[in-house]
Amino acid sequence: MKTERTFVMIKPDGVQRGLVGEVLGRFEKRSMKIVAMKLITISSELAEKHYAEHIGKDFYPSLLEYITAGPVVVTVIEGLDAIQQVRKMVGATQPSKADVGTIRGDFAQDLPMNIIHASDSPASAEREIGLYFTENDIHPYDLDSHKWVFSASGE
Ligand code: 3AN
Repeated sequence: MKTERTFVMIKPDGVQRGLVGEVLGRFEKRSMKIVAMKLITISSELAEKHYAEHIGKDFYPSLLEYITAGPVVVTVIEGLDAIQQVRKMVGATQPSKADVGTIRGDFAQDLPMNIIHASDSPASAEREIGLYFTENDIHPYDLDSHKWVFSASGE
């Protein structure tokens, strides 16, 4: 296991439905660390960069409309195996297939409105963090509570 950073976005539906605290609280309660965060409205240009892999798919126009429809909260979350762990907590892309107990399984119903985006690989995490943050926006710090969460031996 290694400490990783991942990019997490609470999408416009999550903000509109008042789920920012609930969703980020799940990561905090799991002792993951928020090391960068801001509220922004995504421009069409940025949306096109973020979702470049979906250009040409039938849902692409509705995805662009959705992601630019209102403010989003973008964050960088740090933790042990954070990329995979956060994806597990997020659940399947299609909310109806997401397990109960995951964020999408608990709060979403129908695509494209699935509340949250999280990077799916180290390469995506690096690319997506770079789209939204500069190195100066990221704040490394110690959490005192971690001595009650992680053993000194790292096991
Ligand atoms: P994930 O967000 O789980 O990594 P992606 O990257 O395949 O999923 O899709 C990006 C976003 O596009 C999804 N979060 C969702 O909002 C939207 N989306 C994906 N597949 C569909 C689909 N079949 N119909 C409508 N929207 C979709």
